Amino acid sequence: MMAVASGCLGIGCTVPETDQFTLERLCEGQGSQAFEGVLRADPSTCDRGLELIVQPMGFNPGCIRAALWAKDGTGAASTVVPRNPNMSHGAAFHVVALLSDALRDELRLEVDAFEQTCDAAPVTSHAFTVGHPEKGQIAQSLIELPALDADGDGFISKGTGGTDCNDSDWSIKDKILWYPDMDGDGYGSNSNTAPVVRACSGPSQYANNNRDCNDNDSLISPGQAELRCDGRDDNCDNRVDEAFNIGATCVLPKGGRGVITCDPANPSRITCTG
Ligand SMILES: [Ca+2]
Ligand SMILES: [Ca+2]
Ligand SMILES: [Ca+2]
Ligand SMILES: [Ca+2]
Repeated sequence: MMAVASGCLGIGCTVPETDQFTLERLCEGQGSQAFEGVLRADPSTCDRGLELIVQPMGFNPGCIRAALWAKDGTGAASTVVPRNPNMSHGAAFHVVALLSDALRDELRLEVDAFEQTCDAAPVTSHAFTVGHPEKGQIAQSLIELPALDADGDGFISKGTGGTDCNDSDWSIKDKILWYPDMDGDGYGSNSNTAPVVRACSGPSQYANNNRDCNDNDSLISPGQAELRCDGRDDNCDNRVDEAFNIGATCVLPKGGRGVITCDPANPSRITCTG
């Protein structure tokens, strides 16, 4: 944090007077905007702090989680810190843990970083132990968390715990949904009951869209024209035979007025019936 501008890191690097002021404000619920997150280990009081400087290396986490507890397992507390969109590329997360003498022993900490949101599995974690900070001081601890997002799309390489289907191409990110394409026309079924698959690459007879209104007829899909006058919707636009002017007035072969209908003898044609 800014209050500890001595340029050194590690337990004991503190400026007591400034820390005391910062602590008092934080304990009163003020000044938290100087940090990405605040972890309050003792709700009743706080008289010392530990600033976790969580430095991602090779990626930008969508979220981090910091947890601490005393050596004997008591006093467990944690906080999740979603990435602020205003954070610069590669910036560290600063999380201050507010402590009291209720946690006298060594502190156990674990910091987890997540690819996108904190409700998924972490891509990288670091667990460590630190001594209890002195009263009135904010100690610092630097945590470096490595993972690889080579193409910078926010999704981490699979080799370092992420889900990026191709970490050399920013336009290819995590797994997508694939829909059955039984008629092989490149359009997946739009049925709500179609069995979908979530994967980087689709299995055979699956498509990456669900726009096919009839997956049993390769001549029916959004990629078709309304090509057949047959009482069916060939192009999946929810209109039937809209290209054929059905119902419009026409002249019967023998004279007189009729209406345009599909020709039952030839589904690509119309006829005039009276
Ligand atoms: Ca990618
Ligand atoms: Ca299809
Ligand atoms: Ca049709
Ligand atoms: Ca249609």
